[in-house]
Amino acid sequence: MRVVTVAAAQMGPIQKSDSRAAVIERMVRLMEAAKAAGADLIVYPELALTTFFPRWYMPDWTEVDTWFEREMPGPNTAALFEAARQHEMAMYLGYAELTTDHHRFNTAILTDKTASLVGKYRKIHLPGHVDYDTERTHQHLEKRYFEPGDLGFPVFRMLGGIFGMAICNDRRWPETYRVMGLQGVEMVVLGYNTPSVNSQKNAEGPQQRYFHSELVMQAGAYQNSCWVVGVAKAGVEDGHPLIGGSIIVNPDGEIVAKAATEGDELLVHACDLDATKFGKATIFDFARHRRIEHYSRITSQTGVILPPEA
Ligand code: ING
Repeated sequence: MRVVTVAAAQMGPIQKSDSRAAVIERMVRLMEAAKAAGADLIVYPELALTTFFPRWYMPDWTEVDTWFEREMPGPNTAALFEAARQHEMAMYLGYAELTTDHHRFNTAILTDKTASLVGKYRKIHLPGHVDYDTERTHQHLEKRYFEPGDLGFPVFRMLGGIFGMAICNDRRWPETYRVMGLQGVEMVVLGYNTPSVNSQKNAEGPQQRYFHSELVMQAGAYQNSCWVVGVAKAGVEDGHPLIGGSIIVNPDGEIVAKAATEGDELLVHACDLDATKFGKATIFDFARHRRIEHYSRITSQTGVILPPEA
């Protein structure tokens, strides 16, 4: 048994007017509850420090950059890192990263029990659009405010296991999990901010959004025999609803914990990393079963190439 007790720290809404300090205070309270529940690792949502600002069209880049962090840890997050040190709590934290050479990424980091940086991931699958889209009921400007990640899908050894990260839309793409699966990942941790309604198809409401969110994380876990922890920022932010539905999925693709609310809520589960071994040694023993000579389209083609007309 190699048990890592994970706390999925779902967060409720963050309004545009909420200060970083107020958000950090909520996050520290969740960490204290995680500690009391015996957690080793706490997983926060995507862009956990601010409202989901890509819903707003901002022509002024000075305003855009008020949503980004220039240092991590920095003045805005020192209290959170201090709490992590004090509670010996490893952490996944999603935030908007502005680099010193002026690149902007939707980023997540893993820190260990001494609150030291273990690894960084920058979101690769950016949904949405670049310019203001009059056709949409709400904007989703991640392609405007962030560059695609440039760090690949790395995995990191920590807490006695092999951990990987993803962010939100990444969870909908099988390549995300498989690239980490091919590195032996035992737990994928990810945060998300998922609007409750499809901005282009009103008929797609919360029920289908919850279904798809669970479907893709269960599939990713099962097909790579790994744990998947998905943590929402949820609730209504300045009138815009986000789904909750944070879950912890075991290597058989079964949901072992699920959030009941759309507010700040902690899910805690003792995850045995050895539970990944059977699947990796049998049905998903990649070395024995994969036939890569037939997979070339996956990396040689970006879009669809249709068969010739009959
Ligand atoms: N949000 C959404 C997500 O992938 C989305 C955007 C929702 C895209 C549903 C497609 C379908 O969960 C982020 N932040 O990626």
